[in-house]
Amino acid sequence: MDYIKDKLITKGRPQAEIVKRIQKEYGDSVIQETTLGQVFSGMKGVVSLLTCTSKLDPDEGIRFRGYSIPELREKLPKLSEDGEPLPEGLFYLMLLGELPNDEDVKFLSDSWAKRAQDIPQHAFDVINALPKSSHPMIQFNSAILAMSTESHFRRAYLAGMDKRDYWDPMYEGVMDLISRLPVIAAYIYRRVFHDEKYIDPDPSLDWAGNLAHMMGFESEEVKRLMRLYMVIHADHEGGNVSAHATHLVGSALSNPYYSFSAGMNGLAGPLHGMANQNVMHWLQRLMDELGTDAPTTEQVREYAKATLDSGRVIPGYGHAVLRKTDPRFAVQLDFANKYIPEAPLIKLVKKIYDVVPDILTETGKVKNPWPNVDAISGSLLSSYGITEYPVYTMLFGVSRALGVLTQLIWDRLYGLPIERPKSQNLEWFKDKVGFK
Ligand code: CMX
Repeated sequence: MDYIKDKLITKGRPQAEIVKRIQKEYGDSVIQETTLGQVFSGMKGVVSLLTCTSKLDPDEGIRFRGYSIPELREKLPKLSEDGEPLPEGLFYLMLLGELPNDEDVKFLSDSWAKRAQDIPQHAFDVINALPKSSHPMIQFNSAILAMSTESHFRRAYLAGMDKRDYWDPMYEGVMDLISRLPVIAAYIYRRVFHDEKYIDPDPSLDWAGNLAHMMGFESEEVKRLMRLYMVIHADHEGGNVSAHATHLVGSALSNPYYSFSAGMNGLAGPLHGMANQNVMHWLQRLMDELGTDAPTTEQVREYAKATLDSGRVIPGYGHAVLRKTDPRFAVQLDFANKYIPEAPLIKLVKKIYDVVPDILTETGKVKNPWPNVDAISGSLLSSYGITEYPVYTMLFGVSRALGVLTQLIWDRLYGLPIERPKSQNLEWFKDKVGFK
């Protein structure tokens, strides 16, 4: 019996009623004015989405259902005292809005391990049909789309489902999809980088620990890192590209596989999730050009300036919302300082942190000169032996599923309609502001 599902509908129904009522009774209330600048800068700050899983404060960073990352590290269940929180616990928190206990987390670990057993063979065939040289995100997303043949939602919709029940097959599909992503990701990793020497899942392991295991990493240290990585990348409010794309496509009642695939296409962009891979290329080029992994401050400054002068961005720095150092960067730095302070890549990350914010500030246009999550995540993975940069965004994607797919269930619980903002041509904007 899935008691989580029972809890979800018990909490969800009253919320859905509020959504319906607030819209009916307060639908004409003005909540915000929008400037042309906001529209032309990518709708920054335009409140237009209803999201319950997490909230991003420009100065403080992300909170998941009210809990900051340091609080989650303290309060979510772990496997051992010095371990990192289990992503299963974060999923539970985002889904139900309450902290889980050890049994809740165990229930999810077991349930996901069970659901992961039924991946259709054609998902692997689709991966195998692609060249190994194709980016892991291409292989990952192709497999996600291929698995949509299994969609509970699609079947139930065709059978003629009551719209109040949409959340139910959405929940089932989301649970299947989340459970299967680590198997798919590890398969792609072993296919491309380890001569197709695949490793079977171990159903006794937790979701993130199993991912490390299937990738070929058996040490508790890597499993601990993987748990941290999966927790901190899970969600970042509703308006970021991967979350918004998943939500938008889901609003057409596309099944969770189609919806999540849309989000993953967005995550693969260099200004979003692919930045973690690009940071590594940027660091690698720096080390290659200078012939050292310990450059001087002046050398880093020159290298960063040359990047800007050639019209490129410094990957891993800046953010559309954040205006301080990303707490997801800070927690990884904290982790690295605790366990691997002498790792050359970590020392390099710290040197760059000392130098780059000032250089970005000097440009006079970068709104946030501070590092984001991607400035360190690849260096951390690499220092622990996961040295293949192209898989970093895929690992980000496995984690991101937790947040965006939880929100997708809530979208259907809330009964949200198809999304359809208004667009206008340039003439309209010129007229509107009296452009001369
Ligand atoms: N290096 C150089 N220039 C930067 C910059 C950076 N790291 N960050 C911002 N800028 C520039 C912008 O390109 C923009 O330049 P133009 O006016 O010439 O177009 C100007 O500064 C203003 O941009 P902004 O308002 O500060 O930032 P945006 O909200 O437009 O963009 C982001 C945010 C993250 C795309 C941008 O900071 C960036 O490109 N960073 C590098 C890529 C990166 O790390 N992305 C990962 C983000 C986290 C994630 O999603 O994973």
